[in-house]
Amino acid sequence: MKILSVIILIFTITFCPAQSIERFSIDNGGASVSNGSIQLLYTIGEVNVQEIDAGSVSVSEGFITSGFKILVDPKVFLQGPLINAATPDIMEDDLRINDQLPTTSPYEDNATCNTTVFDITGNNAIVDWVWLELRDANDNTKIINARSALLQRDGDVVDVDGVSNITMQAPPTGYYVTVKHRNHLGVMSAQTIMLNESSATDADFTDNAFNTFGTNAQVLLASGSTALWAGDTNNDGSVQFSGGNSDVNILKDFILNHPSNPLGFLTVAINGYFNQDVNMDGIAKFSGTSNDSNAIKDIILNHPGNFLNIPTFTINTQVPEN
Ligand SMILES: [Ca+2]
Ligand SMILES: [Ca+2]
Ligand SMILES: [Ca+2]
Repeated sequence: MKILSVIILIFTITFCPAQSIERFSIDNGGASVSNGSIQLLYTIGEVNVQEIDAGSVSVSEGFITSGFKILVDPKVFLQGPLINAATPDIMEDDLRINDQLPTTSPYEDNATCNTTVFDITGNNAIVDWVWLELRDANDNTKIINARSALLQRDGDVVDVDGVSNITMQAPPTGYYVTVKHRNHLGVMSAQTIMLNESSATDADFTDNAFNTFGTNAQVLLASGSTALWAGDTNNDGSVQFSGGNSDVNILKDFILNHPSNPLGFLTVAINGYFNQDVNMDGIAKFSGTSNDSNAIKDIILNHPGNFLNIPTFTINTQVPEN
């Protein structure tokens, strides 16, 4: 009898919880969110990490910290492909036409796109990859989110499908918007721009009335539009025509040392997707018609801050960096 009592005691300790939690006490807390046809219920104690999208609306539940998707509609011109443009404010797309555009972005996120995106022709054809940054309203050197994007001939910056608005991963609020390019000087908005999840807010850097950070952050084109300064062949944030580390010397050394130029002629032109190709016609060229060296010289001599038109003038990026 005593043995049976011990067995019952052990069974009780082992299998009966000290207290039970009824289901209603779990579901009693929490709330729900909904938008249109989608709804998410979340309850106290529930571990259910998920995200629901309906059009441009995204709803997150659980421990998702980067679930915000805000939209932005930047527009920007590059000076390079406008130097010999047939139509004002429509960038040439020679890199695309020559099949020189990479389907993998040259920037650090190595974003990719489908090759068919480069089949689009006309004013929405792709010119190149660009780099977008959203910066903190309280510290314009602090990058909150950044990504690669594609640039259309008419200046629209679009997603990797070649047509859609840009989605950034950040909470809806105000940001400094920055656009950069591999061989142009980047640009940043002078003020913060409110971005939200439901509609893509304009950031039109081609409009000369759009305030940009710094002084002469962009080139004023004959059309009255503005564009990123071309000529930063070594992507160091400045455009220089003279001096040891000048962008022209970078171009010269590239031509002289290229494997396809074993005799080292400065007159040899190299076809391809290169930062040394300032006017982005698909050819890195030091001398002759439409060469990239003269392009840099003209950019330097015509800068509005170069009052004495001296070739040693340097154009520096106006985007603040840490
Ligand atoms: Ca367009
Ligand atoms: Ca440079
Ligand atoms: Ca060129």
